[in-house]
Amino acid sequence: MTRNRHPRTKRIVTAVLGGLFAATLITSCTATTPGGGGGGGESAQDTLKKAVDNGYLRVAIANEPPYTQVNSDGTVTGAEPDVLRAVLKTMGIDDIEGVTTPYESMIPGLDANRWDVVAAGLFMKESRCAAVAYSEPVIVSTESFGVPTGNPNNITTIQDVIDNPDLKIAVLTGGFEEGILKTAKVPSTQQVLVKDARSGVEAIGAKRADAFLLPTLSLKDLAEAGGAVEVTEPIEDAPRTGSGAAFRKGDTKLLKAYNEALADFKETPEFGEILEKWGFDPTAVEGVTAAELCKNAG
Ligand code: 6CS
Repeated sequence: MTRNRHPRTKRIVTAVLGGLFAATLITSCTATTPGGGGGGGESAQDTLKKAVDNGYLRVAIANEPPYTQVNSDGTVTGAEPDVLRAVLKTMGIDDIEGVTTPYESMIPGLDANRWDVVAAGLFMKESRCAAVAYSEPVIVSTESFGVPTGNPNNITTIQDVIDNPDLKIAVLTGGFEEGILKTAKVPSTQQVLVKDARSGVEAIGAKRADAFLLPTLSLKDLAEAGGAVEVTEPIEDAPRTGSGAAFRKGDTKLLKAYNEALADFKETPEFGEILEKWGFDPTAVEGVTAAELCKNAG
């Protein structure tokens, strides 16, 4: 896999890596699909220094607007990468290089040094907070159900799912929402596991699921893009979803520097401008801490 390190140069190189992944490698500020990735775990102090020396940090994303988005030219954007990029610039790290991957692979890939940070709206909860070092939160958002027009089963809460064992709910494999159902003791027989957001919408259309549990803004983006789903109001009995950058546990120097720079960035108008551009309420995160969000069960 060849990688062009020249920032701002966008060159698309397609490579097949390891026989398992077809990777479209597009240079910095852009997205690739994971392939071989870096070497073994690097020492904690190297990641920050490496990022400053190299001028970029490798970031795992999911390509689920408005949290993360890969544009047609390969550039990486979305609320989380845009905040990450802006904060890193204040730290002397000019660019990010996005790697698209499913949510369930984000933490294993971080530990395997296939990327250096996750900025995808990977919502904080106990098990994840035990596995990675989250920055303070950037986004606090809500969950909704994507349902057929008219919401024929009147699904508006997690309790509705618990109360009707005939209901089938699509959730992303390894996603936060699968954890919500598991914590609520919704049996796996009621869960339809899908690999990505588009598949969740397709499950509704094919009547394989009665609802698709996903963040409110992601569902609205899918509906606006033509997905045949109606989006319910935010689910009142779903946990509060909050996310920020997720680093390796050992990257304490990088985490400390990032949190300091993030705190300063949150005081600038640019922070609110980025979140509002993507439809998020920047005031929702005010006063909310990672410690609080890490109390989310699961
Ligand atoms: O944190 C997660 O796992 C969830 N986050 C987003 C932004 N979308 C769905 C995913 O399951």
